[in-house]
Amino acid sequence: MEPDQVVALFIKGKLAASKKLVHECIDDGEDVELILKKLIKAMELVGDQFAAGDIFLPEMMVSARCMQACLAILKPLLNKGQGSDGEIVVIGTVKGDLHDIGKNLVAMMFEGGGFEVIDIGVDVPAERFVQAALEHKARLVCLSSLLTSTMPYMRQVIDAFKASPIAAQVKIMVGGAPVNQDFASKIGADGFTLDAGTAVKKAKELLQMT
Ligand code: B1M
Repeated sequence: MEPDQVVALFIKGKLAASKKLVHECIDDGEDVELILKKLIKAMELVGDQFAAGDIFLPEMMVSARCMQACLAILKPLLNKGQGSDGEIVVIGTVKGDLHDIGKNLVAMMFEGGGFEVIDIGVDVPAERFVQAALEHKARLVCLSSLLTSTMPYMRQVIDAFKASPIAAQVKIMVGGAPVNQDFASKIGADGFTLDAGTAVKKAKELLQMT
């Protein structure tokens, strides 16, 4: 499977064919993490085509649907067999932002890593993050943002935690395509990870579980 081949299926919304391709790769013994990497690369290429004006919103939407169906196939195979640590993580995409594929992938990795995941969805206001962390007694909160216009809202979420009674108990991690370590440090996040694969490791370091 090559990312270009996936892109061709995704932008035409070929759901069944996309799923079939992933199943075939699994049956052929291809490494699951490699399949995942290629799917993520394909979505990046979809984004590039959108930015270049070669495809439009409907193609991005059907691509997202195909990607989600492919991830559902990989989910039971990722991070299989790691022990449960019983830690709770609250995760959501910040207010104004509807992108959730990356967030869902991070959530999937946390589940695989033994965390209990409280996924509070997309377009989440700061107070909802605080409320969920309080309600579930979470020690970790993860914020996702895919838009440069919604990145600054992450600071508002962090500030809301700082002003809350649980400020000292909660660690906040941020991520998403436009986010980097420099930005994360500037807004006062406790941690940043580039991708879903390293999120669990970083979380365990922050929570001193390693
Ligand atoms: Co949107 N979109 N989109 N989009 N979209 C981008 C982000 C964009 C870069 C495309 C482009 O122009 N090249 C661009 C943003 C440009 C910018 O901000 N400067 C863009 C735009 C402009 C828009 C709209 C404004 C378009 C419009 O309406 N005109 C609109 C905004 C809607 C809104 O949110 N308010 C919009 C809408 C959409 C769809 C709804 C069609 C769809 C999303 C569907 C969905 O998510 N359910 C969509 C898609 C699919 C994309 C692209 C093509 C793919 C995103 C994706 O799923 N990638 C994207 C292009 C791109 O990113 N290059 C694009 C795969 C995913 C696995 O990667 O999400 O990066 P990612 O997650 C990674 C890491 O970032 C990290 O781990 C993940 C896995 O390794 N990570 C975390 C993510 N969250 C984390 C949290 C953590 C840690 C790590 O916590 C600790």
